[in-house]
Amino acid sequence: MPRKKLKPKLQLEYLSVLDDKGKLDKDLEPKIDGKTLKRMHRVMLLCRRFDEHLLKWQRQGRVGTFAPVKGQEASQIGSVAALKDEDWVVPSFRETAVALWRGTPLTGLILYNAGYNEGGQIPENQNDLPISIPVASQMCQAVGIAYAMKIRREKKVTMVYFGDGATSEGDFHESLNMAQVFNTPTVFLCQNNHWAISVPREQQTASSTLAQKALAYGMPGIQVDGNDLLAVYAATQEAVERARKGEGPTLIECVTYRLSVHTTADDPSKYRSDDEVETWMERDPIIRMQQYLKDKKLLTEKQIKKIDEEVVEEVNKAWDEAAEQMEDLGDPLDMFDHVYADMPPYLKEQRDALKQSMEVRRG
Ligand SMILES: Cc1ncc(C[n+]2csc(CCOP(=O)(O)OP(=O)(O)O)c2C)c(N)n1
Ligand SMILES: [Mg+2]
Repeated sequence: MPRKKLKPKLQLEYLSVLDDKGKLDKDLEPKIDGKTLKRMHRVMLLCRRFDEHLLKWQRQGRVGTFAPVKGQEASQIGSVAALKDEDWVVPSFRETAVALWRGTPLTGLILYNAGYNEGGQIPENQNDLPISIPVASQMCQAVGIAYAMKIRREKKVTMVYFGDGATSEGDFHESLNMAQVFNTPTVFLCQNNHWAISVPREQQTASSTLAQKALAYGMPGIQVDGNDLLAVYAATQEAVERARKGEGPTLIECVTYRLSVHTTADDPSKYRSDDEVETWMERDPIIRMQQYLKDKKLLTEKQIKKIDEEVVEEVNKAWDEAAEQMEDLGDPLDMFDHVYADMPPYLKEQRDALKQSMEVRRG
């Protein structure tokens, strides 16, 4: 009887193209035209400024709880930019940059965060699912969509977003398993931002990487510097191409960091140090991208400043538009809709009571 080392069929890779200061490794530079690079930078900056404004509006009581993106812009834009318009995007709850890239209007995002259902409407012909709050549940739906595309022989790739915390859910494992066995065109995009609310990455799993979990399912996996837009793009581009050619799914682990709160209902000072946050601030994906664009002579410091002013203006304008729309939207009775086909009697009672008290208040 032999006792021998088994060689895994698949190997794990790590990819980084820009260093922490934004200096390029020329041999690894993906081909992206100047116009697209500038758009990527603009949407990253727009998302950062939108995030900051949303946080301020939330503190003023003008919008509800939301999950900021700050620090994860490269993981989101680097990946979504590798898709075609007709491909499918299945987000979790932190993918604002992805939504902006795909064409979701700022006004819609504001309305949604202010509690108006109407804001959550996905624009016509945009193959995106609404945000998903139950951790990892969207992964099963994504594999289902990808499988459907395969059966229909439509060459559309499905990209699904999830966090490090999601990798501990059964849905993650079931999804990877089924995707590989059925050879579906799925790209699994994990943003390892080091925290699942207050649970650190080390307590999430004893594996040394999240990417290696792919290998157990016979799937290619790659770990990339998630604060390096070029590395994320290069890895995703390969995965998307493979999926489109019918060669199956890939797991991409973007190593990144959540620089802000988990959601506006969270106080991270209770569980992590300022030093840790500062260390990651130095690897800010936007600053690294700006250095690259300046080195490439695509943008100057002055132009960057101007873009920054323009995106802030865009955010403020969107607020004014959304505020105007809010005046005509929002019947509180809506909260009783869309949950049950047949409303249970206790809810009907509550609905009637609310309706009556609203009528009394209106006089
Ligand atoms: C099934 C389920 N369990 C628990 C929660 C509460 N919850 C919301 S976000 C979150 C952590 C998710 O962490 P991760 O997957 O790393 O994503 P991140 O928030 O860091 O982007 C938890 C536990 C939930 N929404 N769904
Ligand atoms: Mg996380």
